Amino acid sequence: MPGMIASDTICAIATPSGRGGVGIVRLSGPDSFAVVERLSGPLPPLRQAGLRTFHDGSGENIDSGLVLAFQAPASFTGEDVVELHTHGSPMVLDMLMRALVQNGARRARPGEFSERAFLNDRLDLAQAEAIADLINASSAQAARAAHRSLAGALSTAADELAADLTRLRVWVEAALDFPDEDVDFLADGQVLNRCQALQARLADLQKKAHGGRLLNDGIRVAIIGPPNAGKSSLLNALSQREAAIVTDIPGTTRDVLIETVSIAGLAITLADTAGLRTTDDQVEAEGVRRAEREMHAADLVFWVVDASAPPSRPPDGLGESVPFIRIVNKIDLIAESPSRDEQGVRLSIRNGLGLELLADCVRDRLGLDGEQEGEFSARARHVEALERAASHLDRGTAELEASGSGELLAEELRLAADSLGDISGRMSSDELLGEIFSSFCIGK
Ligand SMILES: Nc1nc2c(ncn2[C@@H]2O[C@H](COP(=O)(O)OP(=O)(O)OP(=O)(O)O)[C@@H](O)[C@H]2O)c(=O)[nH]1
Ligand SMILES: [Mg+2]
Repeated sequence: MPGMIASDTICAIATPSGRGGVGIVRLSGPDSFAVVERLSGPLPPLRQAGLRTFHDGSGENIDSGLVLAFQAPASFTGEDVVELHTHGSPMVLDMLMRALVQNGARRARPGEFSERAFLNDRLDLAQAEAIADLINASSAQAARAAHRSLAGALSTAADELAADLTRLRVWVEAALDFPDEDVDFLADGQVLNRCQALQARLADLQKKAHGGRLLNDGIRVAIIGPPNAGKSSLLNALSQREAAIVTDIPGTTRDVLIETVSIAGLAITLADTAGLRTTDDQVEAEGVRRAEREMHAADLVFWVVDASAPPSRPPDGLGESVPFIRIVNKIDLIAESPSRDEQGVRLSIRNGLGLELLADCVRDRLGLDGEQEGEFSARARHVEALERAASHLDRGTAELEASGSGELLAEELRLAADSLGDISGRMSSDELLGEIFSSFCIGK
């Protein structure tokens, strides 16, 4: 959507609130240059910092600092932008803001700089979101992933896939429009092959986006299991502090205890919960209800059981919608060494044996294998758009297989491409069509 020129000029403090060595005020809009010149005289050459003194309306000095100007469209927002670097005093920044407003600028709404960058086609939606995610990143991995999204990794992947869905749709529609052709190219298997290839690419992108969302939002893990299995011991071991009370009395933990830990470089919020059992104790029963709630709200469940106890039945609902790792604890009591098994790991928390196996297991279960770790950051919105696209593509493919219906397939392909287009917000499928048509001569 280029060319949506904003008529007013906005200003905002760009550095965090509080005192600091340097504070930056940023302006964007058609009057940016003029407003700043009223405060501090002629601008330095574009993209070169110049030292200036800033004056308020009555000619009083506010502070001296650097002025840095960027001319449209080569700026963050695509408009004329000026940065004023002063000392990082809240008072100075406040006086500067007031002087800017008196001279014709308006205080920006939250996100308005990024919004203008989007409207001027300097950023797409996923990139604008990545800026916020980068600023809020809680781990180095999350920051790197957000940076890749900001560089366009997610948008590009989604837009490319949308373009290929649209190409296939054009092909299918052409087949429908010219039914007299010698070959029935819906029936010859080519279209089905292309659908399946697109399904595989979409599934791959979904997996990456899922991992990206977990990195971005942080991963919530619930520790669940029978009383006395060692759940609180696990929380303490992973957080490396005595956060939870550990005793050999079953039913020790009642409240949900939350600790943030790092496992395999991932920021994880761990919730220790009450041991699951039926009980007459009102307090413990409430603890059990809360434990079950945590289990359903988690991204991953650690199901802790005691190796020396008779095998216990999985809690109701385990693994239905949330992946889990079974942790068979206390292997020291049965003289076993740590290992991985199909459902998870076998270890001894008290003796600190096998905890490193758990880290690998976590990555596997979350689909974060080393190579594609944090390819890009993603949000729930992106994951949902991909899910919508996948269900349209699946439905279209199923229609083609069942009834050979090209019409229904074409419609589902259009809906799938539209869903993907929502990620970058850059192109509607009609625009995409235009772009694709302009690249080849149809009607020959
Ligand atoms: N032998 C052995 N004992 C362990 C191990 N891990 C924990 N324990 C002991 O098992 C008992 C129960 O541990 P907790 O961590 O309190 O168990 P919990 O699952 O939180 O129990 P509740 O809060 O009552 O549900 C304590 O006496 C621990 O010292 C282990 O690896 N080996
Ligand atoms: Mg406990």
